[in-house]
Amino acid sequence: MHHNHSDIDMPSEEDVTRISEDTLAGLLARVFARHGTSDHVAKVLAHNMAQAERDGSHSHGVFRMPGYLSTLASGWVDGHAVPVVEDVSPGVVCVDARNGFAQPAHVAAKPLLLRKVHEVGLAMLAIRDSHHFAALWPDVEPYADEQGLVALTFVNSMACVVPHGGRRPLFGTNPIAFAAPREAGPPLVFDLATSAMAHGDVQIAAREGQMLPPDHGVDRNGDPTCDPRAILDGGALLPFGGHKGSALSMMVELLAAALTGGNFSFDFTWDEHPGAQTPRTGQLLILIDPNRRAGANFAQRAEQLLAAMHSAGQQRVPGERRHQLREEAGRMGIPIPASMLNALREFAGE
Ligand code: NDP
Ligand code: PYC
Repeated sequence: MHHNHSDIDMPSEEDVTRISEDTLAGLLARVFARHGTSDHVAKVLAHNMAQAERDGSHSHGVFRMPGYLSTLASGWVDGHAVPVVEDVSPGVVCVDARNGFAQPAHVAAKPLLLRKVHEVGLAMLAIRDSHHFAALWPDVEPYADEQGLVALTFVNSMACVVPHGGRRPLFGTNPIAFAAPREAGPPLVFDLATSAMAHGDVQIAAREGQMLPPDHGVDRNGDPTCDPRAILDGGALLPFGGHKGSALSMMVELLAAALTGGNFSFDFTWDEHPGAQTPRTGQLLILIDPNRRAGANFAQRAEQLLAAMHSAGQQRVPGERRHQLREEAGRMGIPIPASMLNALREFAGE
């Protein structure tokens, strides 16, 4: 008997085990492969999830495994899909993910995309018919870190955000992630949902019995609520920052769906696939080589900006918290609640 997918719980007080990133990624890959993905897809998703857990991206780390498994079991996503990469023009790569996950589609296109950005100075990757159920920063950070590139990505998700002034959910939580190289340190990276809160964090708050701040969501009648369960039970989220976040969310729908050929967040329904949770949409990635510049050295300018931010009093820079947790995990291992580790081992049949 398989462990029930909804059984993973995150009790706040319990024994925590620390395990290495490789050990965690290996375990996660065995779970994915046992539940309906190819070995390659399993490795790609496991690496992605282990990185998120390592960096403290808890709403998109091992917490997501039950959602992946119930989705695979529902037949909604193809865990064996082989993406089709299209070389469209000197700066454009398109990928048909063929109803598979976005990350393996990205992996398949990466060598061609890198060739293009190094040749042209600018390259765009448009992924369609893909499922993105993860954090976005792993999709951009390596380009800045390993290649000295500026990277920007957009993903739309599922209709659960009411556009500004509207009455019904329409947009997804529609995250944007950005990475830029620096001269003397890890890249500057941000990764943020354009909703007041990521859907994953609403689920975590509901599970932990915590109320949300005001202006995050509405209940099934469209009335403001701070109760995460009311948001999940027929209610909806609001964009962050009122009309401004709503405009960014609209942009994400246009770039990640209209431009790629993927679904809008409101274009699909899980009705015929009970248990499905992954959005079947699209993703856009833009790479810029800052060495083809008009101005001064980009990485130096980034350093200058960061110093100015610090001297203006900004203590915490986006990405810094993750990099600190990553360093700690490298020394001591990734902390995982014992019950979670046991559940993952059961999922793997071990
Ligand atoms: P957060 O609001 O937690 O963080 C957004 C960004 O702001 C991060 O880069 C974070 O850096 C930075 N940040 C947070 N607090 C501060 C602070 N006090 N000072 C300076 N910088 C700060 O992210 P969200 O809740 O919006 O999103 C969480 C995750 O959910 C993301 O990884 C996102 O990709 C994912 N997501 C995925 C979706 C999908 O469709 N696949 C949909 C929606 C969300 P740091 O990382 O260092 O904390
Ligand atoms: O947390 O909003 C979210 C989310 C949607 C899809 C994957 N994560």
